[in-house]
Amino acid sequence: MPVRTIDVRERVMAKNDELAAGVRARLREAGVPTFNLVSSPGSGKTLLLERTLADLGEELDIAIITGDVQTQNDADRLARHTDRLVQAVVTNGACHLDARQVTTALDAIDLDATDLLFIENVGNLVCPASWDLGEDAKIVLFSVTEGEDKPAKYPKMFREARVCVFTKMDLLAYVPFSVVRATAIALEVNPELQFLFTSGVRGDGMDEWYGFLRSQLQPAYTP
Ligand SMILES: Nc1nc2c(ncn2[C@@H]2O[C@H](COP(=O)(O)OP(=O)(O)OP(=O)(O)O)[C@@H](O)[C@H]2O)c(=O)[nH]1
Ligand SMILES: [Mg+2]
Repeated sequence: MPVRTIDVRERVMAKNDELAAGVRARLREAGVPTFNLVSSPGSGKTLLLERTLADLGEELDIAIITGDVQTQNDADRLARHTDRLVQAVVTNGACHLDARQVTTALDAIDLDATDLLFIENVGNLVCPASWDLGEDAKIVLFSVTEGEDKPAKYPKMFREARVCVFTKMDLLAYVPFSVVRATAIALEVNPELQFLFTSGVRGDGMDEWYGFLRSQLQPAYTP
């Protein structure tokens, strides 16, 4: 019998890219900078966002879409720091968000009343790297407890990201982790990568993080 191979993955990815282009067009039109936060599980995406909402929530209208495989725990945590609707996408087992989910979530966001949009992706360093959500940039979080070699082991994620936010800098004294080595490995994978060094617990690097976010706002924004 002859064999017919159907490349479902290619078709699915092509459809995703089409939807992501639509998302990007809507966000650009509305002038809303959008960042897709990606990392291993537990690197500190939600804590960074909780702190950002608490510190910048008065100054900026921040919208959030957060993806989780099974719970809405992160959305509940984030909702404590904002009056805005936090969009929880439960992927039911899928290891990443896709552009269709973001398209649906955007329908419930008043983009004219939004200065900044964060998407917290499902925690892992593999699948989210391949899925365009229509964001301006992926931001990869890299905790000092993860081991310096992660960019070499998961190069696509670090190649796709524009910014690498080191997290848990407060734990640096307790783990064998060289920031110099880790940044060198990351730069081998992506020479354009920018770095920030933070602790969501102690507050290190938050001013630099907020400075980066403010630098991304559209010119129409005035504090
Ligand atoms: N010491 C320390 N702990 C942190 C820091 N950031 C996050 N944590 C802790 O690490 C754990 C995981 O943080 P989360 O913010 O839930 O991580 P996440 O990346 O959102 O996790 P997933 O959504 O499951 O992928 C929590 O117990 C946080 O309190 C940090 O900068 N320093
Ligand atoms: Mg989280």
